[in-house]
Amino acid sequence: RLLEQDVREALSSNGLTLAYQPIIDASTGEIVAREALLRWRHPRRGDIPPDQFIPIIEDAGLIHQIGDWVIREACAQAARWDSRMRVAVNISAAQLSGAGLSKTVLGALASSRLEPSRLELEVTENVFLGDDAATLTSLERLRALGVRLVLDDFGKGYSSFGYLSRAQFSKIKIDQSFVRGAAEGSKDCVAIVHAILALARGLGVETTAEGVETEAQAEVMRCLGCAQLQGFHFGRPVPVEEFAGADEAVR
Ligand code: G
Ligand code: G
Ligand code: MN
Ligand code: NA
Repeated sequence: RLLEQDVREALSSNGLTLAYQPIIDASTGEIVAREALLRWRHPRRGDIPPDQFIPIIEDAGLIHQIGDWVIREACAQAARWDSRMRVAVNISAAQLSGAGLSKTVLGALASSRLEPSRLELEVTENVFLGDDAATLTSLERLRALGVRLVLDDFGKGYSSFGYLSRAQFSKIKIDQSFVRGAAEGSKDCVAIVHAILALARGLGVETTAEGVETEAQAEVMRCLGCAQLQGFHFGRPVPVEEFAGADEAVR
């Protein structure tokens, strides 16, 4: 397949890059973390969204190679940031299978000298659809390294409270559909957000509202007690060059 060949080429020629999106403390407005998001500018087709090329990468058996690069690159970047700032990396179900991921993470932490607690690994509920025992073992191994596990897009898929009790998550990210709904006055969405936040509080895990695009949405999530906010209202995913200067000033 053409795209498969192209993605191999991109990997070897720095055609894949990471964009970083800020995650904001809801009460202070300060940036507490940045989420790394994979970007691919195809020489002829232009920007191809990860939703399209990640499945190709997975089918081609390249997800481990590319996923490893993402983790190493994100850790190396974050090591240069203010030491209070974390970096979040997305991990797909395919990356969790096999024992290699914890080795990669360990290696990336060692060579970047990034504090393990400054690395957040985001997984969606999808990771639990396959081999549950193997998934939990992988997550446990990662937790043991001192990194933070984050449950991404919570509420969107096959949410189960069971996942929350079995794996030790440090944070839940509330899916953007609820953020939008709550701000539009949907009583159901408000109730769901309220319940997720109460659950998180009880479990002692942090919360981030995703896809916050307007001040009205930010205000609703703040009022409901969500600790962190992320979305275009606060910043789009941008290449590191676009904020590196600002961070220097902070330090
Ligand atoms: O924000 P964006 O449109 O770039 O992301 C689309 C999807 O691709 C999201 O579900 C996101 O989690 C996923 N994604 C982005 N970057 C990575 C990555 O480096 N690794 C994995 N596994 N998924 C990613
Ligand atoms: O699945 P995950 O949450 O990792 O994916 C993040 C995706 O959400 C990326 O594609 C990112 O570009 C996108 N995103 C981030 N902020 C917003 C936002 O405010 N609105 C919308 N529609 N998408 C967003
Ligand atoms: Mn994510
Ligand atoms: Na998400």
